[in-house]
Amino acid sequence: MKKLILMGRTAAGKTTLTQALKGEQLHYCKTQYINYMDTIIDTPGEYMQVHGLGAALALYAYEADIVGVVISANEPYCVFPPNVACMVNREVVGIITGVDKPDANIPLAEQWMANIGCKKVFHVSSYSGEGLGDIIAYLNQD
Ligand SMILES: Nc1nc2c(ncn2[C@@H]2O[C@H](COP(=O)(O)OP(=O)(O)OP(=O)(O)O)[C@@H](O)[C@H]2O)c(=O)[nH]1
Ligand SMILES: [Mg+2]
Repeated sequence: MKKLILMGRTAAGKTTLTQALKGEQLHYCKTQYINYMDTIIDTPGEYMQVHGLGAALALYAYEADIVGVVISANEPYCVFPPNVACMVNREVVGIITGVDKPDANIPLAEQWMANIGCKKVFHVSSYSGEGLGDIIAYLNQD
């Protein structure tokens, strides 16, 4: 299985997605540090949002095979700059979380993913389980 690192703003749904992908019971747990030992590397949203910490994410990307850019379907703005995918020499995929949310705006999130440079984009709900199998199948591909 390929190793996936998740990046995105606070409350984008990275930890909940990690729990759902691992088949764990969903429970809120604020991410305080980068855990790079697991197959899925979860990161704190502050690393994406605080300018001085962004470089750490670029470095940690080298610990993974695939970088997952996580954007919740109801986010009001995008924290990723355009074309940022070229900052890492790993494949960058988009993961739109919370597609079950009543105020989800999936076309807007898709537009942000395209601006970032994500060619492959997954649509998931960690609550309903929608799309989780697609990510797992992708990580299991040769
Ligand atoms: N409806 C819905 N809510 C979700 C989903 N995923 C996450 N949430 C909720 O969004 C909130 C934040 O989720 P987290 O997974 O903790 O967010 P995070 O990206 O890990 O945030 P940081 O650890 O602060 O970086 C929680 O209350 C989750 O229950 C989803 O697929 N659907
Ligand atoms: Mg978290």
